Amino acid sequence: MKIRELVVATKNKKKMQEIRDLLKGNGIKLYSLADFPDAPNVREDGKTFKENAAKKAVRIAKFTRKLTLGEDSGLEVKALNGAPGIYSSRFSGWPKDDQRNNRKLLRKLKDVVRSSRGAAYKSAVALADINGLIKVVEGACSGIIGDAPKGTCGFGYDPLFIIPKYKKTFAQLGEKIKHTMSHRAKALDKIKKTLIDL
Ligand code: ITT
Repeated sequence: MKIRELVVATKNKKKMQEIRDLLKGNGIKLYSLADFPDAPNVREDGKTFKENAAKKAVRIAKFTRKLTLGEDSGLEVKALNGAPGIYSSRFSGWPKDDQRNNRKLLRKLKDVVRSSRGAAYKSAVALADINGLIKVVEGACSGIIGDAPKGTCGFGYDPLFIIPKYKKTFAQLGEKIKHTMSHRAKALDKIKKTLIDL
């Protein structure tokens, strides 16, 4: 069997680990941007997750000349009209800091009652090669923003993101459960067939 190679255009180590876990067992050899230290910085200036995911995939595929997957994700909070959205990783400014982002989110939702704290994680995944974009898909996962961080697993907003079915945050539930329902798992599931057939 020919081993497929896929570059994942991310610098986020925890996101990379999730993608590794989710694509395991498909005979794909994965590289991350850590394997390409000279890769260009991709400016995430798209207006949607899909646009940014496509930009990451196309730009890095051109540079590496290999099949490349770009992922752009974030948290949309209803009471904040969809913020932080595409700005999720830099919600509280530079350098990117998950804990500071979580504190800012809690401050913004200070006067919002539990029943109005609905939110969704979104993940757009794009596939590209040297000739350009092949496909972009999206996955979503609904939850509620808690009023204090709970749990130590995952990354980003996971300590605040409560899954109603379990009444626990993703950070409390751990990767095994997260991978059965996350936005990223759903998006990767949608693109897996294309990835394997290519
Ligand atoms: P790359 O662009 O290098 O991939 P990044 O962390 O900047 O890394 P994004 O621009 O896609 O990636 O921003 C994603 C942010 O959205 C992430 O930093 C978290 O704040 C949030 N996020 C996305 N998926 C998440 C998840 O599964 N759990 C917790 N937070 C998540």
